[in-house]
Amino acid sequence: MIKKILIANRGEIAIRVMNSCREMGILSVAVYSEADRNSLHVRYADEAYCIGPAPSNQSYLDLEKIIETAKKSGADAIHPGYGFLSENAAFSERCKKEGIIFIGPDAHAINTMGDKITARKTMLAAGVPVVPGTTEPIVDLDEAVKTIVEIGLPVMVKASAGGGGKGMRLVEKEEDILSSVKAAKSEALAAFGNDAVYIEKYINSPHHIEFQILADQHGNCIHLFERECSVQRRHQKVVEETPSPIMTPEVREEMGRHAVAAAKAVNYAGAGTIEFITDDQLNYYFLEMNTRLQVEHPITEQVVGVDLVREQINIANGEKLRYRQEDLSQHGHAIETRIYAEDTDNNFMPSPGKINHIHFPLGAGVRHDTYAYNGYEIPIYYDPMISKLVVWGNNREEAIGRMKRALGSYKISGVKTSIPFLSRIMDVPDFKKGGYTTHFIQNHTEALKSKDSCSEECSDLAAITAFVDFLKKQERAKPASNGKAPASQWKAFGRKKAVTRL
Ligand code: MV4
Repeated sequence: MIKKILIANRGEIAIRVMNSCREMGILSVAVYSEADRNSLHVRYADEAYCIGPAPSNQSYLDLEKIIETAKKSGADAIHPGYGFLSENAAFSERCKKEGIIFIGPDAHAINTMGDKITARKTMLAAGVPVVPGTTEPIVDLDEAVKTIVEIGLPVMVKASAGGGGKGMRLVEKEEDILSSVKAAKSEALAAFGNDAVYIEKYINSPHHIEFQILADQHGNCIHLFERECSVQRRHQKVVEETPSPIMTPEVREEMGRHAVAAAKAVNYAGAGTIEFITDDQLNYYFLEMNTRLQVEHPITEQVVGVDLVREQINIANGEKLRYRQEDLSQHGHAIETRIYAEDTDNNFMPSPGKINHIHFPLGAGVRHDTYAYNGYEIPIYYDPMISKLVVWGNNREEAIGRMKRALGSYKISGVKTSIPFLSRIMDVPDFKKGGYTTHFIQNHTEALKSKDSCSEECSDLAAITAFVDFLKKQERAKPASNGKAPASQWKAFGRKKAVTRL
């Protein structure tokens, strides 16, 4: 039985994992870089160890250092969170060799899904629909032209070692095929040290719909329905929701079965996500599998009522799944917005710096996963996401209203954030309608622009005015210079009129 878990991550996800550990009576060990000494996950853990300098490759990506720390602290398992070492097959393998439980899938599953060409072949063999295209790497360039003309333009050229939009190229004209394939190959070689590329038919106006799955080590696998993640900017998700507004019960059931088949095809164990791309007719195709817990996992937790981290730990302990497929259903609607320290009016430039004051939204149906606190200085070395705001409502309309309200009562000063931008998304009629595609943000740049040219200054001024007011009141409350006690403000107030109690 796992008694102590080292969390090989930082930020909100480290805290999220520690929460489940604490609820399960498991001790948590934090690791941190020199830039993260004041990070909340360090204080939140039962123990914490500095593992190196700020750059990730000298700390959060330093496999040796993390293994060494796990041994030193007596942790019997490692949770990798997302990003960093979470999809590193060598790390999963190394943990196993060292007798440390890796809370995630084995190297075979990570490798098979990590190589997109192998993943496509494996899915085809398992009867999971993949985007029409090639299943072998493009070697001969003349052959490539023939193949692409056969598939029919437009196509996507994708790096086999890529994923998440890295090393992708759209080809629309026949005369561009050669140069695009060449460029994709050299880009892939530079980025991944592997120049294998494959071809997919281009899906116009796509929707990104992913399925959460859980699989135990005994061959049982269930899905926890879908998440709609089509609101993206430069392959970064901005808003996620569940259920998907375009889903039907029939397609959901079929996609869910295919998601389970996909996981079973690699003998998956743990929590994972099958990404599908769909067209407007809800034809769907496997895109890739993320072999880790995802940023947006909380919306599934809110609607399905399952703690995914707890289940990851149970699975790692060798337990059988506690849920059967028929035990699970979707209840209500959840939306997540990702709050970044960035200037959305200035090309989404990161806005690191000190959070002077932060006030979180509260109230019914609001969940806030964060590591931010008053006075925290956001380091420049890592992803500038400061929090995830998750709301639940009985239905989509209620959830959107709740998100608007929560974003409106969220106050951060000191750094610029994406809060006003996210709030505007909630107002866009095409978002409210729900049939949006992955082009949503680029199609609504005008509506999403800040209309209030002095919003920052106005709110700063309001804050300063309120503060000066406060100082004045404090001044009035001081003892008078003649040494006599000051006149009570309460008495003065009481004399004017009776207090109305509400
Ligand atoms: C595609 C596509 C259209 N056709 N593949 C981008 C991220 C990576 N996971 C796959 N991506 C795409 N693959 C074919 N055959 C369009 C995209 C795409 C996209 C997909 C999901 C969410 C947002 C996107 C934004 C631009 C392009």
